[in-house]
Amino acid sequence: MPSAENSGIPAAELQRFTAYLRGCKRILALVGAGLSASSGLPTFRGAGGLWRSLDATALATPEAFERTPGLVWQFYSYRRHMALQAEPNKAHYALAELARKNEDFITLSQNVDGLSQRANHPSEQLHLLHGTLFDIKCTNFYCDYTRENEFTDPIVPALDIPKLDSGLNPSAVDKTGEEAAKSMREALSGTQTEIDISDANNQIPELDAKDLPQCPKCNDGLLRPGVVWFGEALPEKTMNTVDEWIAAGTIDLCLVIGTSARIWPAAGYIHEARSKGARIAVCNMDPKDTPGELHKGDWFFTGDAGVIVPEIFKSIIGEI
Ligand code: BV8
Ligand code: ZN
Repeated sequence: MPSAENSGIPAAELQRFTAYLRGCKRILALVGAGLSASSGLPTFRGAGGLWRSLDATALATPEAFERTPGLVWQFYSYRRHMALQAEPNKAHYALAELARKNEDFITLSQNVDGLSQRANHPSEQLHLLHGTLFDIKCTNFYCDYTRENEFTDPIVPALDIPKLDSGLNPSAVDKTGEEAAKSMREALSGTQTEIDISDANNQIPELDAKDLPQCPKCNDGLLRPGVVWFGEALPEKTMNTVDEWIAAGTIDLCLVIGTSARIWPAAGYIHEARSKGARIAVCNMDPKDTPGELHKGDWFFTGDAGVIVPEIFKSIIGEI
């Protein structure tokens, strides 16, 4: 079957999508970790979801921070460090360009890596559902201290992860980020073999709370990453803005890019878009990762977002 250039997209599918996209006004995109995979950042699932053999989702909770703030801060400091070493890929730039071409296009990002922002995605059309690694805030209930766009790496000397090659290798073949994660783990643990799962902590140094980021305002609270942890509510202002946009009319197209669509309530926006008339276009490396069953007239583009997304938008945004 003829395919469009090297994207591997069947030409007929691309033609059908392009014709539809041309007539679309209101478009919603839900993006996830797979969008940043070809920038070398590991996804949450599978090997990418492990950090020094610890399950990323087990570390992304208020309870984990309460119990072991030093460990959780090292996890986030490592991810901040990796995200700062990474570069936005063509999919980040293509989404930003589509937003500039169509003010009725909004992107809901589950990602906290800051890459869409660094691709100059118009900020009023980019909604960060899970916050960002580069905001930090006080954990003292009575203190409202927040610091945005904090790019100092590391934030405090105690979090200076071993000076090592970031292990980022936006590889030409591995587009799920799992190879990158494996080489990062090996670089971090200094072993060239697989992580020794039995040694769960893998010599992660114990840090004293007094050496962790402290609040300069109340001097009575640890600072924490400005991300939404499991069990925490998504930012109310963001959800209200998105809800108002959804309520404002029918939706022509819902793009689901690089996400397993398993995290709620983020995944719920796909179903809301569907209920407002949207057709769904999925871009995922894994053909099994569909957000519920697809209807006739939807699309599933299998492959790396960094290749697929610029290709399917080309008729509107030109060459990225
Ligand atoms: C809440 C920040 C309530 C931290 C993250 C129903 C309704 C509401 C809640 C729930 C519910 N059911 C369950 C819950 C609880 C929970 C939840 O969803 N649990 C899951 C495990 C079922 N939800 C919550 O806790 C949420 N809070 O509901 O609070 C509440 C209400 C009021 C008051 C108090 C409380 C909060 C969830 C937010 C958690 N925080 N991130 C951090 O990052 O450390 S989520 C985290 O997971 C990241 O944001 C990440 O984006 C996300 C993982 O999802 P993906 O992005 O999809 O990444 P993943 O690795 O899974 O998949 C990658 C995909 O890309 C794959 O499909 C892969 O095939 C594909 N891919 C790989 N490479 C490529 C590619 N695709 C294209 N190209 C490639 N190259
Ligand atoms: Zn404070």
